[in-house]
Amino acid sequence: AQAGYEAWLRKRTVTDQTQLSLIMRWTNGIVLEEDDRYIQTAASELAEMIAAWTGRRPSDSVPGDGGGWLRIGTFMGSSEVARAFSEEEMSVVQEDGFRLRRLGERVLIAGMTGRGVLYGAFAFLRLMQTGDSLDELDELSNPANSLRLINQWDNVDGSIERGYSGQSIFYAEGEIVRDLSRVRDYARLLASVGINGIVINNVNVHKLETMFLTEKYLPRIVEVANVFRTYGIRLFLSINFAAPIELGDLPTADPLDEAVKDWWKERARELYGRIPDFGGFLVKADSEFRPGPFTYGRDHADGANMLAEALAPYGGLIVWRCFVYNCNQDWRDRKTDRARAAYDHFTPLDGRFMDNVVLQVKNGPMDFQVREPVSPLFGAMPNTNMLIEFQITQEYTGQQRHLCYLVPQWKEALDFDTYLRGEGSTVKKVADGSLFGRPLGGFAAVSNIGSDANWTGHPLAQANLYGYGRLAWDPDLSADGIAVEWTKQTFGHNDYVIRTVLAMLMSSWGVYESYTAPLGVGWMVKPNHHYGPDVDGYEYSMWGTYHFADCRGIGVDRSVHTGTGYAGQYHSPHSERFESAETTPDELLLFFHHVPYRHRLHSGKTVIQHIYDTHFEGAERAEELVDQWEGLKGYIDHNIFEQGLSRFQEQAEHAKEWRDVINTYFWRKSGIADEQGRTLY
Ligand code: GCW
Repeated sequence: AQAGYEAWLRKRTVTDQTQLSLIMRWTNGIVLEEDDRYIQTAASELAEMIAAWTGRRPSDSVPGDGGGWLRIGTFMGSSEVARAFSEEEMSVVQEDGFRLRRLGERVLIAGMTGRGVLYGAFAFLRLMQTGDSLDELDELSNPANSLRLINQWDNVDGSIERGYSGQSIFYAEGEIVRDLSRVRDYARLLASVGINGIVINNVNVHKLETMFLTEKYLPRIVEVANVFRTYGIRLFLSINFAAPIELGDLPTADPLDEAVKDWWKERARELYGRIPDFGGFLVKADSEFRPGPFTYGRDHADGANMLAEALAPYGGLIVWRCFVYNCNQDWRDRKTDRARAAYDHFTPLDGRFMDNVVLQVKNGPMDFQVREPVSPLFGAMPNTNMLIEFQITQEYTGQQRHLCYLVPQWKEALDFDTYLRGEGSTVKKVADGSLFGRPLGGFAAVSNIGSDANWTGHPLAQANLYGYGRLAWDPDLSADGIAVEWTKQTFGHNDYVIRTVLAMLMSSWGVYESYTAPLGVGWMVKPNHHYGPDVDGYEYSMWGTYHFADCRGIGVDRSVHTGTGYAGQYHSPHSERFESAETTPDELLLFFHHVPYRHRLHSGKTVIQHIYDTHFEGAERAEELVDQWEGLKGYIDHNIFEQGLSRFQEQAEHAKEWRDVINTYFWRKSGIADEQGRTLY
């Protein structure tokens, strides 16, 4: 395989002797009793990986010579598995969960379902790769979230909206690719971190993709679904709300029109006839020029419920996006605030959505900026199912040319306390459904992979895909714990390599933040493609993304008393905290307040000096990343080293561009000199 292709499921001979003997010790045989699709997948994954690592294929029976072996299966389907656990121990394993237990020479990989066994098998492989001893092995693992979804923003012409690692692996020239082997390899990677659903087309559904619901594409979509099913992943499609019109069948897409309802019911019947475990539809409606129920004077509950009714008989879901805002704003109008939009649109609908509808809410109120507050919507709809949406693809965080390990950012969002049910009402408990006792919930994220040999362009950007899956399974895992796991699996067990990569990953979000838009104000990027600095790029546009810098100060007043009122969308104590500049945390100051350049931060620095300092430091730290990476030469695969090196060099150069554009802009606007007299232009 080409460098990076195997990602964290490396198939090469293990050279670390301790690790190798551990693997040899426990994998003499793989024994199973059930004829189940997922258990078959689990067994073949185990066998293949072990064979690749050790050069020895496990036998399919209990080894005669007393060496360690694996028994895999479900509690219901395998009496041998069931005998190893008490009733109580089995009853706490949930649908996708598993137990791993060592009993003498046996290691049990046990699940309630075949899917659970599959996740258990990957967890076992992870233990082998990270080299943990099995002596005390007795682990119970249930996923926190029932929905762990990936969204592809792939178009059928082969392009990927906001894709930074080549073309689509799914489509080329208007067709689904003939050879699905790469899709299969992707499914493996996703299953190995617990992903259980994938939306295979862009939320912006164009003309040809609208036809995914027709005979033109359905037969091939069935094949794609089959590939994902092998790995326990359900297939979803993004749909065009105006499909009945676009496909020439009806004059309207009004969700309350009987003919429209019947049309969607018919589509559902056809789909489920071919893909019985089809996941459902993802819908971007009335957002960024996409059609939706507003056209007919209906609201989003009307729209979502109409579709939900069509899929309900088959157990299908409607995932409805909340990224709804006015993208035709007038920059002169300072009353309209894009940050308010999702909350304003959706909170009045709380309680009206059917049980098989899930709202998909972006982590922040704007759009995946390097720093945003957490969307207040999470603490505002107790009678509605919700998914939190993250962006693994680095649209606004360096486009996989800059290093930005996003797990720490996601953790902050998940740990944010909404206070809706008092202290401890965290976003992760809203997402998993436990806070409000919701039947459905979880995570969704926009993938960062493409046809590049190493999947993600930047070799270290694989850590974000890996980390997303791990976090969706268990949001309590730590960012550095995930990073260590990933590094060991990807680069092996050399301590120096692990320490270096870990340090680079863990500092990267802060580094990127420091040389880009300051103090939570966001944007300042080149319009359209969003790469590189352009402070006023979105200042006089219609997109609702302003910083309002003038000669005196900068920032957006989102307080209730003098601003847009956005701060009031939070529950107390956040509403009071964000209301005043004095109590708003520094990193979000300019998101919530317009302040003079000499305003003093909690750090003791003035805003303007903070801007200068962070930008000079950030560019220096970006250069240090090059040095750190160069230190790995000879310790990691040469091709990966080269791939990384060119990216880090570009990042360092580009960070200087950011530094100089931002600093010069604010120097010219404010006329305030840098205290340290560094070069401004
Ligand atoms: O982040 C923005 C992107 C759009 C994207 C949109 C969305 C798929 O710039 O490219 O469209 O969000 O999330 O719908």
